[in-house]
Amino acid sequence: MNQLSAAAADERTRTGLSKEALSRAFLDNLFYLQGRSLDVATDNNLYQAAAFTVRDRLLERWIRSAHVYKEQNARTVCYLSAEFLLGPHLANNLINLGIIEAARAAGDELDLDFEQILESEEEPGLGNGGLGRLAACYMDSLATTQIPAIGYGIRYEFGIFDQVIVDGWQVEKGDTWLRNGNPWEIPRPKLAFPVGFGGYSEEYADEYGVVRHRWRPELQINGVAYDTPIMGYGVNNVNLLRLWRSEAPESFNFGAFNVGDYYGAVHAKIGAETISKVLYPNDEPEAGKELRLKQQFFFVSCSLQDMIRLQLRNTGTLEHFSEKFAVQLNDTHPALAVAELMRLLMDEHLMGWEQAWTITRNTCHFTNHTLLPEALETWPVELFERLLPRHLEIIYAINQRFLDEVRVRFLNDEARVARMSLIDEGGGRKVRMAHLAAVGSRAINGVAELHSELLKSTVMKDFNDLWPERFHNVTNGVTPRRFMVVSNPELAALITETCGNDRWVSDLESLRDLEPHAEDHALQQRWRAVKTNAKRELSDWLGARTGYAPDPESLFDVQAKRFHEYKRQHLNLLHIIWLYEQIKQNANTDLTPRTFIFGGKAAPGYFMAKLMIKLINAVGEVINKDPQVNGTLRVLFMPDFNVKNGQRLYPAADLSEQISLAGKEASGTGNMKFSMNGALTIGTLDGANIEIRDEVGHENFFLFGMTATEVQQRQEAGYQPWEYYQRNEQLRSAIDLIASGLFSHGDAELFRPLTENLIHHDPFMVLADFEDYRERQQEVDRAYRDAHHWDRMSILNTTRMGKFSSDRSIRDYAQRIWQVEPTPVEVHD
Ligand code: 475
Repeated sequence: MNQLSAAAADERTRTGLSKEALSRAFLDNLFYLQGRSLDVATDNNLYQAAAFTVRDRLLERWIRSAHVYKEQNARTVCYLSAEFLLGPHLANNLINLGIIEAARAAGDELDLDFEQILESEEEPGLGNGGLGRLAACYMDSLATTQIPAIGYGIRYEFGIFDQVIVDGWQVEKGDTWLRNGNPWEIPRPKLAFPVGFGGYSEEYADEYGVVRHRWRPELQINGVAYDTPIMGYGVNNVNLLRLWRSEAPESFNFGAFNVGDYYGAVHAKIGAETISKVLYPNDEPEAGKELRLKQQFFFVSCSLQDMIRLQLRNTGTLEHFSEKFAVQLNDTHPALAVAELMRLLMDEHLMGWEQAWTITRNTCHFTNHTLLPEALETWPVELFERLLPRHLEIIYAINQRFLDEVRVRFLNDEARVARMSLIDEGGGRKVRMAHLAAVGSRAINGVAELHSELLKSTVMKDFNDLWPERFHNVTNGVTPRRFMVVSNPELAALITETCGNDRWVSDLESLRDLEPHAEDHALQQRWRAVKTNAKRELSDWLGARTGYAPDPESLFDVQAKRFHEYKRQHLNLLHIIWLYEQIKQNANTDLTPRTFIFGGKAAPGYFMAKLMIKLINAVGEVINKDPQVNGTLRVLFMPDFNVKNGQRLYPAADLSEQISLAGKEASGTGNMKFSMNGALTIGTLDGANIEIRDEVGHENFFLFGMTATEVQQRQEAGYQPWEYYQRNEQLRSAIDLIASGLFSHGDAELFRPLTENLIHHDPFMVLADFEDYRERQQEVDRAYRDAHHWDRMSILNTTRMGKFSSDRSIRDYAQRIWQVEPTPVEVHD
């Protein structure tokens, strides 16, 4: 063998994909990176060795991808998001690389517990819920559809808190996800950008006498890049997730040393590091969250400076910046990008306003994720003035030009001008971030058809009147890799076997091939067996953690999502309490045995949501212990619902609860994950439920509740929850049972805020939808008794979910919004 081919052969064993190569690399990584041999290795040592083994293989493809992308000068999507809720990497990367079986075999040969190694991974919880998880699904699909992309965000030291349940209450624990190190990321200490805060803005004349502006910040910190490779499925494309960590610049220390203020310097260092310390939970009042605005500016500024660096390195000019980059703003959290890109182009790179504005407008695109008024971001002008004086000037200048355009289009309509202004002048002046994002973006989209329509007719109506061509809908999707193949390997294997191939994993529409088999009793039986196995596993897991292991033969009815009144976990609970009363009144009540499972976190400061969690646990305590119930009903709370625990839940659900008040849930994505795994949905005509029902067939979906239009009419007519309480005996008795103190050891006060709120205010119309919900639940009860019929519906729910793959969403964005093309990456072996 000559020297070259020997080197190539050696490289193949180093980063090859065979069982032997994996096994050797694993042992090397255990020994050389951690100084451990197999006999003394801890679970974490084994996990780290496995992770490094996989990472090496990603890096090779990453370098190649970067090379191809650069050569072809492909347009790159930059997904700016304050959150990326990734979930564990190891199993997902093994699947995407196509080596999970080889890795398992290597593990078996070394006598290792493969599942235990996967279990040891601590997930990066860098997001709250839907919005952050969507960003992670989109990163997976961007790589899989071979679109060059960079995800930009914040490397929080503490992600979303861990939830423990103590005496039925949620208690928050700090999330120390970095405790054992993070083998997936590569720190880039040299790739750092300065980010300023405070100070003032000044005018000056440049050498040609042109008046320019510059910002003299009072304080500067650094953003350092931490890179995580994101591997596509079944392709060689690897994209980049670049998260920024805040640090004090080195000069801090020297400066302080010189003037002798050592402690001052240490303080400044701590202040700088605070910025990327912790993820803010949503549903918390924004007021006074100065640090949150700092976080937003921090990551936006680093990301844009990085894009500018790349463009200058490649072409030496910023003239074609918008042809090279498509920036997607994931909600308003990165909306400052509009002002910061203008500043960088004009002040730092000396471009004129018109050119800078054209570039900005052709670069940015904006996704809205919620219509709830309390979630629409605004920041006090006073805070802007103090932290970002130059950006405020730029925002004023954008606003002036924008409002002139509005005045010319809509003569004599100052009311409209005031509504559309980037500045809310009413009661303490505020910057409206959604308006900033909309004015600075080429395209604005909602995340499901209903939501996009409501966006146009309500919160963004004036903008739609002005620029209808800028509005789009891109219905959300989720990745079938993580939420089917990784989460539910048994189901994936059954589908692949029945289809005769695994094309469906990256072409979910091809699941339709399975449809003719939905009637097949043999398939139905195997389908049910897979579901029952998943339920058994979940039952064991729950049993070990809650003390109750539910019967896998019972119907698993699951509601897992953030706790919020609009999502109406209390509607579910009122139905459970009503069922309990039926059993108490008549021991012979004929009910399908059911296990109700809840999961989800409440924002630490959201009192009502936390009380809902307490009530679920309190009701569970009474029902699960009651001998009269005799196992017919079980109510369980899965603690610490996160991506990893979600993966245990989706495969085991028979029924998925998607019961938000119509018009409130922008899309929902949990609804898709459940349905893909063969759960039927009981749901309202809200968000993506509408499109899911249209796809799976109306006869395979349990629909209830008012439509968004009916909700609006009812509200306008003056909604009186009290009337429902009085009129509906079932409802009244369920609420009264809570109020009686039965679930609170006789304490009639504990849950009063909840019951009183329902009877007298009920902002999310729980009482108005209760009766219809209860009736539909009775239908569910009957339907589950006919196993063939149920299994058929379950199979059809899975096979008709093609539309809800995030690959489809990304193709929509690529074609309709970003105008980007796939850039395949070849690997020569
Ligand atoms: C919607 N999070 C879902 C999902 O599009 C939708 C808000 C403020 C600060 C931090 N996080 C947030 C959200 O607004 C959010 O998660 N929205 C959700 O986005 C993806 O499917 O209906 O509620």
